[in-house]
Amino acid sequence: MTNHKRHAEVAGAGFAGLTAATALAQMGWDVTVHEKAADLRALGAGIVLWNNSLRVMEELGLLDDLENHSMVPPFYETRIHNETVSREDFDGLPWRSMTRQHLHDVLVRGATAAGVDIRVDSEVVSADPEGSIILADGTTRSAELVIGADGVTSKVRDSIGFEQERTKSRDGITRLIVPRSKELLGPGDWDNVIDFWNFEPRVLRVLYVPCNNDDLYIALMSPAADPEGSAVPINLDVWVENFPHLEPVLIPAAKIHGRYDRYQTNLLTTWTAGRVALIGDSAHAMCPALAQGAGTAMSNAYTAAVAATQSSSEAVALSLEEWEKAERGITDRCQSRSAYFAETRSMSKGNQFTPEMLETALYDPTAKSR
Ligand code: FAD
Ligand code: 5PR
Repeated sequence: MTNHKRHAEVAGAGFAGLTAATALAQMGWDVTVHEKAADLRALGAGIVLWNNSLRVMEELGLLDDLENHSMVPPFYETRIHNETVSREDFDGLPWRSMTRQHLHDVLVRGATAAGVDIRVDSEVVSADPEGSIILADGTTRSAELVIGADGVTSKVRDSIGFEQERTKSRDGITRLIVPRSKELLGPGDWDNVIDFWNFEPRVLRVLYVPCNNDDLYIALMSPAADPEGSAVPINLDVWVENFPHLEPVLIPAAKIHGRYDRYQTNLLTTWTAGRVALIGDSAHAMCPALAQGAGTAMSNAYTAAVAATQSSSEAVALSLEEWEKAERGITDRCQSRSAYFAETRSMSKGNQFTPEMLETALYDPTAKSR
């Protein structure tokens, strides 16, 4: 190598990989990110970020760019059979909704500005705890630090043989972006996040999340065992019959093919092996109830970058073990709370964001490094 910078290899240009890469590059590392897809795009529809990931974006200098095309809904409202059961505003706790594409674009701009080398069409097929990865074209690349941010089907994880327990929930969701159409929806608080739950005549739910002036994220939840509720493209008749007041946004939703995903949880015995750290869904995929999958991914990406930077090259493996010890509890608790909500469908009762349930949202992963 021609420079003397410390070198890191990152598998996956999702929210976890891009956050880790940007943080490392800003801290002086030479970083290469490998993305197996042919282009840099976010999968999925909309997303909610809270204080933990927003503090990371601020620390990376990306908060202004993020705020530009996102919003803070006035309330997080919950309705059962269209009757409001709660309206939560989190007492000034920072939170924000946006499209996933916007968050991804901001992170790609941040990574590029920090000098990260992002390579598309570059699949990582395996990793070695001694500090190397192998690409699909057979190339081996060595590094002081390897980050496995390659999502729920992680090859970094599976090639090393991390032990994991995987659980699928009975419910799942189809997530779509449609035009806001506020004028068509008629009078109402359409800037709120609104979680519409129906239990009669069947279990169906629409999570309504405005992302900016133009884009609305809707997530349509149904049991996996209901072939009509889980059909894609969505079955317009069924959804309009159950949510007639949402017809103006369901009509465009039915024109998009979409994808129905069952919720799933992955619990690993450990997130690290030697110089390899797993971050994000590869390490801790969770149910989305508390909207913290990306939040915990970005938070752990940042703290792992700090831990490796503060360590000597010889002690990287040890520093990653200590990082896991410090960060693991808060992520595990969030994951199990999210699984509980998904299992019991008790988000429908409203007022779910108690101080305990907001523990992860409130966390500031940047505080210790300041
Ligand atoms: P991914 O986003 O999966 O990124 C992995 C990347 O790695 C991809 O780009 C992939 O193409 C690439 N890749 C995969 N394999 C390889 C390989 N072998 N080599 C190279 N590249 C590879 N979280 C929130 O914080 N707020 C929310 O509101 C929220 N809502 C959600 C709603 C639903 C329905 C679901 C299912 C999840 C939600 N989440 C939410 C969770 C969040 O989407 C994920 O936790 C987050 O995207 C994980 O990021 P990641 O970077 O770990 O993985
Ligand atoms: N919250 C958010 C979300 O996107 C989902 C859920 C909760 C922001 C799912 O898409 O509980 O399903 C949920």
